Amino acid sequence: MAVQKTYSMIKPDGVRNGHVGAIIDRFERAGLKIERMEMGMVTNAQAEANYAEHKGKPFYAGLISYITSGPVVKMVISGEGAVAKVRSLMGATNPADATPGTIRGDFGLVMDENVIHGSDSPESAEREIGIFFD
Ligand SMILES: Nc1nc2c(ncn2[C@@H]2O[C@H](COP(=O)(O)OP(=O)(O)OP(=O)(O)O)[C@@H](O)[C@H]2O)c(=O)[nH]1
Ligand SMILES: [Mg+2]
Repeated sequence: MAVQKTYSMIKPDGVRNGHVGAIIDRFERAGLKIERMEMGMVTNAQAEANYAEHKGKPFYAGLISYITSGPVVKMVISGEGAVAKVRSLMGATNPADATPGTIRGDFGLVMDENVIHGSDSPESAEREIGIFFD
């Protein structure tokens, strides 16, 4: 394993429901480093670029309007095997299936509002960091 960078984003429901501190605490306790962090809105163009793989799917329009609906926390996170580590701390995509102890298992309830995003590969991470940071 090598030191990697990944992109993670606390989604609008995570911010609205007051889970920002708890989520960052979990990343830091796991030994990951927050390299960059910014709170703000996601533009439509950023949302469409980030979720291009889902264009045309029935949930796509809802996904874009949800992710642009309120402030998010955008982060670049680094560490040994950071991509997989963040995904494992996040838990399953559907919070209904996510194990207790994971972020989605503890702070989420439904697929449409699942608290957090994390890149699914080093290649996605590089692409997504480019979308959300200069
Ligand atoms: N309603 C609905 N939403 C879905 C479905 N599949 C994916 N999504 C939403 O689309 C987002 C992106 O899907 P994926 O990239 O496959 O899942 P993921 O990598 O765990 O989630 P992200 O970190 O947000 O990219 C998910 O976080 C869900 O909110 C689905 O079948 N139904
Ligand atoms: Mg994904």
